[in-house]
This record gives sequence, structure tokens and C-alpha cells, in this order.
Amino acid sequence: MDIEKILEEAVKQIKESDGAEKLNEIKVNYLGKKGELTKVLKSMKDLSPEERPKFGQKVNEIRKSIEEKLDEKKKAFDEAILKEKLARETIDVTLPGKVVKQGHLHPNTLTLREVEDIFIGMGYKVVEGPEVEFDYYNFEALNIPADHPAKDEQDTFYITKDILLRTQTSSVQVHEMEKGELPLRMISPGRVFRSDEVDATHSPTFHQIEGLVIDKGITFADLKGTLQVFAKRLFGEDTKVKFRPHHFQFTEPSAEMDVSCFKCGGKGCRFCKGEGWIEILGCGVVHPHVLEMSGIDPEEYTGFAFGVGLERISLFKYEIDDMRLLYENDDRFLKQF
Ligand code: 2NL
Repeated sequence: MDIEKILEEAVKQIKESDGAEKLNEIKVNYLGKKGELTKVLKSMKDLSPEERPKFGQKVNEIRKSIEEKLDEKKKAFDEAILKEKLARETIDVTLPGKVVKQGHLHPNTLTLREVEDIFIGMGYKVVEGPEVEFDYYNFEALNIPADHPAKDEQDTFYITKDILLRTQTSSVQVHEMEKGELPLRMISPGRVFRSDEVDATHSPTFHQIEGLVIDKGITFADLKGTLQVFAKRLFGEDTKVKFRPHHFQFTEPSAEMDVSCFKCGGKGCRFCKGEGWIEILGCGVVHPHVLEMSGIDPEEYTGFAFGVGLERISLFKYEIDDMRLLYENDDRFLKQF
């Protein structure tokens, strides 16, 4: 048996092999228990005792050679695989990254948070309540009886004869008064509904923040001081306030509060339509009958209340000239805030 031939053939096969699997096959075929070299070793018994050691040595050398060639080839395959993998997984670190668009808080949310912070800072609690209410909590408990013309002034969305979409968040405050935990300092922000036509300053649904304080000895002076602080914090320390007499069913006396135009400082400009003043909210001393209906003794307690439109403040603060922009959720608009 020409064992050099075996080596030659093995080397040729290794050279022509196309992968690790083929190499394994070759290894088994030549070096395995039933492989070519084992067969050769078995044939040694036919040789003379003198020839055997030399032949054995030769076989071992060939085995070693084949093993080396196999290892070499295996290494070459591994390197090729790694090279291919590295090429495939190359990343270009100079490419621009994917821009993740960040969300923005809605101007109404920004305004609401600011107003809430101002009143929380003065010891008020924030209370929310249902948008669907009984007629009683929206009107009657606020001194607006069933047959009162004031009820027609606000075009109300009725669900049944007694149930409606609230037209003001005072209803939340009535619930709070009924609990009887006094003194009370609260604001109630939330969505309200009125059957208005949509235009630059009106919408059938908008947001209101009402405030209510009830304690012993509260007067109109407390109302003025509180709302002055509110206006200065919201629009700047130079802001002046002015109270004009007004009428609400649920307060007596009642007033509307104007703030000096923060654009022109009160001289009059396009922004305040030459007035120098901007109307901001309605307010007043809580009507004794309103306290009484919710079980509070008006001889012992007095209070003040106010109501402000959230959108109206957003429009002024951010100099937006059309309320519809606040509802359309146009990305080009919202991303400015
Ligand atoms: C406005 C301004 C106002 C109130 C709301 C109120 C709430 C209770 C008792 C008394 Cl529980 N008053 N809220 C007071 C004055 C004005 O809103 O322009 N409303 C139509």
C-alpha cells in the first residue's frame, strides 16, 4: 500500500473542500476508526518485524500532516466567515441619526399648569368633577331657579329634562360645599359645554377654571387681593388690575376683572384694541342663598368665587388670534410651544 498516495489524496481533498462540514467528513474518512490510515496500520501485521517501526513512524507522520492540513483549512474557513460577517455588519457611524420627534405640551396644558401652580402656592386644592351633571348642581344650587331667565342666557346641552352637560365647573364646587369641610380653598378646572357657534372666540366646548374660598370673615377685599396676586404671577409683576361692577346670580356683589395690557402696559395697542385693559375673569362674593342651599350658615361663613376661561388666557398669553387653533391639533402650530 502506497501510503504517500493516501497523503496526496487527502491533501487534494482538503484543498478542494468547500466548508467545515466537508473537512469533518475528510477527517473521518482518513483518521477515523474505520478510516484509511487505520486500515493501513492494521495491515502492518503483514510486514517483517524490522520494517514495522519505520512504517509505523511513517504512518504517524502522515497522520500529523493530514491533521495539520485540516487545521489550516479550518482556520482559513473561520477567517473567511468572520471577514464576511464583519463586512456585512459594518455600520457607518458618520450617517445622520434618525430624528425622534419630541411631543409638546398643548398651550392650554401649559396655561392650566401655571394657573394651578399659582393657586396651589396659595394653599388651594384642585378638584375635578363630572362633565355630565344634574340640572340642580349646574343651575339651581347656584341661585338660578328653573323659571329664571338667566337659564336661557346660556344655551345648554340637555341630555334629559334634569341631566345636562355642565355649562360651568361651579357644579364641582357645589358638591364640595355640600361636604361641609370648612374652611374651603379650591379651584376646579375642567371642560364645559355651551351651545355656541364656532368662531375665532367661541366654541361649543371650552375649559374653565373656577375658584372658591369659604371661611369666617372673608370679604371682597380678600377677593381683590387674591386675584391681584394671581394676575401679577400670571402676566408679570407690573400688571395692574381693575374691577368693574357686574351681575351674576351666584355672587353679590359681582364684578369683572380687567388686567392692564401686558403688551403695551396700558397705553392702548392693537392687542387690547386701544383699550389698555383686557377682561380676564368674573368674580364676586358668594350669594348667601348659594351658601344656604349647600348647608353652610351665611351668618357664620362668607366666601368669594371667580370663574376664568382657560382658552381666553392661553390666547392672550401666547398671542394666538384664533381660538380654533387650540382645537385643531395642527402639528405646525403645536410644535411652537
Ligand atoms: C363667569 C365667571 C364666575 C363664579 C363663577 C361661583 C361658584 C360658586 C358660588 C359662587 Cl360654587 N360663584 N362661581 C362666581 C363668579 C363668576 O364665573 O364669567 N361666569 C359666567
